[in-house]
This record gives sequence, structure tokens and C-alpha cells, in this order.
Amino acid sequence: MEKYLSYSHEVLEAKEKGLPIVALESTIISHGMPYPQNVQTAREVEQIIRDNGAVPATIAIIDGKIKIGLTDEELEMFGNADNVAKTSRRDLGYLVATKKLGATTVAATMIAAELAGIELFVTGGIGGVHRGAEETMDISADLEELSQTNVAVVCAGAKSILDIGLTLEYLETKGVPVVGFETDMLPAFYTRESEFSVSFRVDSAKEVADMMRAKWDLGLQGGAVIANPIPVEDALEVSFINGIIEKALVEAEEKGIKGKDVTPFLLGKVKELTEGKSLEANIALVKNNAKVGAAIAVALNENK
Ligand code: PSU
Ligand code: MN
Repeated sequence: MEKYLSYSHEVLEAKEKGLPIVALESTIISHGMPYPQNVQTAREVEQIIRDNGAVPATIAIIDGKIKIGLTDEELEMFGNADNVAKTSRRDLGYLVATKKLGATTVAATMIAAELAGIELFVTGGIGGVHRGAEETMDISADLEELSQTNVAVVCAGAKSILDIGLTLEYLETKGVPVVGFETDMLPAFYTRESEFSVSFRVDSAKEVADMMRAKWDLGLQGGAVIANPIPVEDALEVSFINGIIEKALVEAEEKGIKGKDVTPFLLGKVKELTEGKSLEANIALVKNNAKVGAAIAVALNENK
């Protein structure tokens, strides 16, 4: 693996000392948020993880290697460059072989984290089953990855640009637990609530760590979705955001947006139509996830 993986000094040292490490994705930086808020958020999220007792490892493809932990200049580059490819499972081999810049999605970040021995990953939102998937077959590779790669993923639930019900059905079929962190209801990213229940509710980082350890000790492959609701003060109003998501979906359909461009298009459109309110909410929820994720990484490190 040495041929394909490289580590930042900070992450290498953390590995040597056996410190808890939290993986972070780079698609959210390159394709999920505009510059410069993306870079600023990435830096702040890393610092929150340090402040809560773990070491951050933002992951991306650079110069033919999967880089585990980015320098400040690299974070800036991934936030600002326009030649960064959105990289999921199918793209990894190509980007590494051609030495192009790749920003890793949830799926690719999980793969990289597992290769690097990192058990916990923090992000904002995962991909899922898109609305209309019964016709388009647009189902994110993130879901398949969650069923086979041993990394727990902290997120703020499933966004209603997706078909949340079908996303949960898919995860159930694939045996992926969807855990509510201090909630019985699946949060819907911008809002704390949805009409869907989680598989289990947990009320502490230790409970999550114990559940993951038992699952993995039993030889059950795959990760879990740890759904952590956006803080009350940052949540958007349900009818406001859902109305805007409807508009964004109509526009994506009219413009014929397809494949891997769908999610970035919808996120950008929602930001525009909410006049930036969705971006503020997105930033707040990722930071909140970083805090919870660091605590889970610490607990996982203790029950190893
Ligand atoms: N949801 C967000 N922000 C994001 C993404 C999803 O709120 O940046 C990104 C993640 O990297 C996720 C990817 O893995 O989009 C899913 O893309 P697709 O639907 O094309 O699989
Ligand atoms: Mn897709």
C-alpha cells in the first residue's frame, strides 16, 4: 500500500502514537461548497476535531497517491482549483494512475480510511437514492460502500433532495444500521426532523463505539450511518427549505443534469435560492458532526 498511500506528518504521528483519528472527505470542499467558505470550513472542522481530542485526516488524491491528511496549502488548492475530479469508488484507480487531482466522495473516503486503518469518518451529508430513481436508477455509490467498508460515518441524516424513504429501504436491505444520535427520528440535513425513524437511538459516543465494535467483532462487514441532527439554532424551516428543494429538482430535470453532476448542481441551486442560508446551515451541521465524531473516535480508540 505504500505505493499508493501517503500521510501528512500530523496523521503519521497520530498513527505511531495510536491516537484517535477522524477521516474527512474532500468532495464537500471541492464540489459541495463555494470558495472561500469551503476552505475556511475545512480548516475550522479540523480544528474542532483537534479540540475534542482526535486528529483530523482530510483525504484526497494527489500526484498518484491517496493522501491521508492535507496540508494547509493542499486544502486551499482543493477549495480553489477547477481541475479537481469528483472521485467515487469507480474513479479511484483512474485518478491514481493518471496522477490527476481527485476530491473523494463519501464512498472513496471510506475506502481510503479503511486502507489507512481509520474507523470513523465525519461529513455533512451522504449520497442516497435520488427521487425518481425507479426511472433513472440514480443511487449513490455511497450506499453500497456503507454495506461493505468498515468505517462509521457521522452525518446530519439524509437530505430531502433524495428520496429518504427509498434510501432507508436500500440501507436496510444492505444491512447498514442507521443510528440516531440523541434522536429517534432521522434528521433531514437542514432540519432536525423527518417522517422517518432511525434503526436505533443512541445517547452517547460510547454507545456508538460499542455498537460498532460488536458489529465488527462479529465479522459483519460494513459501516453505519450515525445521524446527528443540525443544532436547533441553525436548522431551517421545513416548509421553506422543502419548497426550495422542489424548485431545484424541477430545474435539474429541465436542464437534463445527469450522473455525478446531480448532487453538486442541486446543492448549488439550493444555496442560490436560499440566498446562502443553506450554506450557513451546512457549515453549522458539519462542525456539529465534527464534535460528535471526535468523541466517537476517542471511544472507538478506547474499546479497540
Ligand atoms: N451531500 C452534501 N454535500 C456533499 C455531498 C453530498 O450535502 O458534498 C457529496 C458527498 O461527497 C457525497 C457525494 O459522497 O456528494 C454523493 O454524490 P453522488 O450522489 O453523485 O453519489
Ligand atoms: Mn448519482
